[in-house]
Order: sequence, then structure tokens, then C-alpha cells
Amino acid sequence: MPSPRLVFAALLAAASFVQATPAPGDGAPANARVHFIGIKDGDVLPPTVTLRFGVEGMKVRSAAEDPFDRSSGHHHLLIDLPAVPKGQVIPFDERHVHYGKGQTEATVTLAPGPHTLTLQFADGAHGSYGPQLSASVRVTVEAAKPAETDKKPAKAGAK
Ligand SMILES: [Cu+2]
Repeated sequence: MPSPRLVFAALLAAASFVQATPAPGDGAPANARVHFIGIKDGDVLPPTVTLRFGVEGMKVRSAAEDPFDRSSGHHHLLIDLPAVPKGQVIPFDERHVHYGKGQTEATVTLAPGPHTLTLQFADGAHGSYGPQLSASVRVTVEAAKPAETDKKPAKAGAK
């Protein structure tokens, strides 16, 4: 059985959760997590790879569907960047890729070499849920193989 102090803390947390005006990224469930599916630290990836995004304790929804919902959000891929602090709006640029349609996988092309890929979950207003709802993997992207180049048509317009 939980101690009275723990119960009190939980009640306090619940009360503030209900009363507080939601700020961007606030109020993610304490047990919510994200993770890459099928890749881990040290993996070697081809230049073009399909990444799959997992989340526990939250629902995936399209951006702007409900900016203040605290039980859902969408994924972002941060390329060679750390997690975005809680409450900060995630920038829109080539190193902060938003999956605002609620995608749970994406095919990306990365430059050869070592990369840190960070999955970051954010609310419908793109407010980051912070490091708690981020996950990073360090991977190495291999150079395109000559065999792959050979498969492409030799000339533009060739059938
Ligand atoms: Cu976003």
C-alpha cells in the first residue's frame, strides 16, 4: 500500500493538473515514453531508411486537432540535436522534422557518417513534452553502395 505521503503528493499533482492552464508541452502522463522501433545505439543504417516511432502512454494525433490535449501529440525527428526542452515550440527546419499528420513511420535520407537521431513527442501546438518524451539513438549511416547506383537508369528518360 502506498504511504500517506505518496497519496498526498499524487492528489496534489492531480489537483494542479486539473486547475492549471495548460502551457505548451505540460502535463504529459508520468509514465509516457517514446522509442524508435527496431534500431538501437551502434546500428549501421543505409542512407535511406524507414524509421518507426513508438509511444506508450500517449495517443498519436494530427497536429492542431486539439492543441491543449495532454494525452496525445505527434512525433518529431531531430537530427543531430538533443531533446527540445519541455514547453518550447519545436522549430520547423530540416533538422526538426514534424510528423504532424500523426505518422508513426517515415522514410528519411541521411548523410553518411555518425548521427544522433532523437525522437521527440510534442503536443498539437508543437510544444515539446521535453526529454521525458524523447529518445535518442547513435547510429552510423553508411555510404551509398555502388550497386545501388548501378540500379538507377543510366540516362534520364530511359525506360
Ligand atoms: Cu510538430
